[in-house]
Amino acid sequence: MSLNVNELRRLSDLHPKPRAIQFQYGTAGFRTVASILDSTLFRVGVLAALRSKRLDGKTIGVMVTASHNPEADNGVKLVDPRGEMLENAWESHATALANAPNTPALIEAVEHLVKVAKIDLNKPSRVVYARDTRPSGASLVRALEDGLKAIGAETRDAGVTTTPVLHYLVRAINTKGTKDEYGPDSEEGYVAKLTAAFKKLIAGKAAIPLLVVDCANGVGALALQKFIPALGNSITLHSVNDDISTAGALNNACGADFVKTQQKLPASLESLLHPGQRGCSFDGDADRLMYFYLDERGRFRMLDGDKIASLVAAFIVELVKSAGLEDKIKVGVVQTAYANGASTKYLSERLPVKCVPTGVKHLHHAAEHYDVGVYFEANGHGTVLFSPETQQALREHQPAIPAQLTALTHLLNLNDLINQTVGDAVSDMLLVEVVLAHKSYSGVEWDSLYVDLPNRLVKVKVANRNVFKTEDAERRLISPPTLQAKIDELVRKYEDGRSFVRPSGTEDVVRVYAEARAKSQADDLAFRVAGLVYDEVGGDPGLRPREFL
Ligand code: 16G
Ligand code: MG
Repeated sequence: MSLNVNELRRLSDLHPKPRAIQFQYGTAGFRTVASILDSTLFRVGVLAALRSKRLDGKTIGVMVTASHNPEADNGVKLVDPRGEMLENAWESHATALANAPNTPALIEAVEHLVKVAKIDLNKPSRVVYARDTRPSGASLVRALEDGLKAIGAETRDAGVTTTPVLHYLVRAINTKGTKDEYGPDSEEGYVAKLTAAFKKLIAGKAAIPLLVVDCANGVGALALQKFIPALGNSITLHSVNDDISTAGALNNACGADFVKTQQKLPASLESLLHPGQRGCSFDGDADRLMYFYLDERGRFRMLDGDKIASLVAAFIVELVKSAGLEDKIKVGVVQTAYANGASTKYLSERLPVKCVPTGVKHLHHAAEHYDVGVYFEANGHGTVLFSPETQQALREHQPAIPAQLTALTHLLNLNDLINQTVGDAVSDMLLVEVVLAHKSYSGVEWDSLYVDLPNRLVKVKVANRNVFKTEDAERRLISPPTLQAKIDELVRKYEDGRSFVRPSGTEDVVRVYAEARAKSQADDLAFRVAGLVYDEVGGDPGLRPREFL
């Protein structure tokens, strides 16, 4: 079988690439204003179909979402057969196809890809896709479908759902009927799997206090509507910001990204949360989770991805020990440079901790090296991975005493409760609730595991962020050449000071992170480092003041 060039040409002509725009498959796939993405979606369809052929007809996933970005943006990313992010090498193929200036150039790029990637066009091709609630999603999915059709893929439309459900589906479809079967390959099956595990894990525990859930006016609201009846009276979830029909509401002054970056409660929750009560926020595609509570004086306290990692990792370590498996199963944690220094200190005193560059794919791969790998970004994206050997060890372990059996059963149920393909706000929320129920913790006790160092994140707009190059998991700059030495000199002046600079993978900016003993110092350090960055790239001195804070 060869490429159906006529069909590819005919369909590609329906989705011309806008001129003078360069697309890049970055950490979050392609992401930009929705109105210029039509050709990119078509080409991603072509690419996904070819990737499936390359992998012998295994099902590839495509998710249409722009996560926490404004509603007018959209994006698309590919999911590999085990539910993980697209393999690195194919990111550049994606970029190449997206940037072919016209149909003839696209056909040439596709033929080139078939050759270099050794794609056997006789193989079957299977792709499952989904989108979030963005108004632009439906038409972008049509462009994607044209791309899939151009290569003749068998397709499955998973409809409007969360990013983690799509990742789950990919793994469930590809493992169906094998010894690694991940679960039923439907959204209902996913809800049933997680709910059953949750109920077993909290059986016999004290009733869980009501939890307020901010759905960012996004697709997480739909997911929650399916979970609430399935969870029955095991937990009461009060869903807010679940308006998916009002234009402009998505991610607007709510959601996990708002909570993390503003470090405050969304105004829409102010009258709902009372002192002592905890709540949580999903982001726009429900793969991130932030917790928070109001202290006795009604002050907002945030429990971010680092706090979730600390809570969960410590709990799993305890269970492994209680099950009598501590010699067989080693638990480790993966973080990024954005992890609060206090969390790294807390975790390092208890278990191995590794720091990797930003982006889920880096964390996920590093976590696979542990028997149980807990990874969370401070922004709330994360999960826990049980290695295949660990899962087998759990299934085969013969407990010596009843207490060991109890802990072992909990570990097996956690293995089912956790979506191990990618960060999943709903699954992570249920996981946190399990740990809180087992430890009889309220937000206060959880929060007191360690005290966050005050920190500040700022961004600096630069002409070309590619001149910024980093090493040591993004903690140090190697280019521009003299900047790191200047940052080091500054940082030394601050108590518990730490600061790093990295180019964003999703926006045309450079990000500056700083932390220090006092909030005013963290702000000051961030401002000064941003100033160094600004001077280095030769910005207009008139714009230099606190503008980028
Ligand atoms: C993307 C990443 C997220 C990362 C963020 C950093 C995935 C699925 N998402 O949203 O993990 O924290 O980018 O953005 O990998 P930045 O490079 O602009 O700082
Ligand atoms: Mg997201």
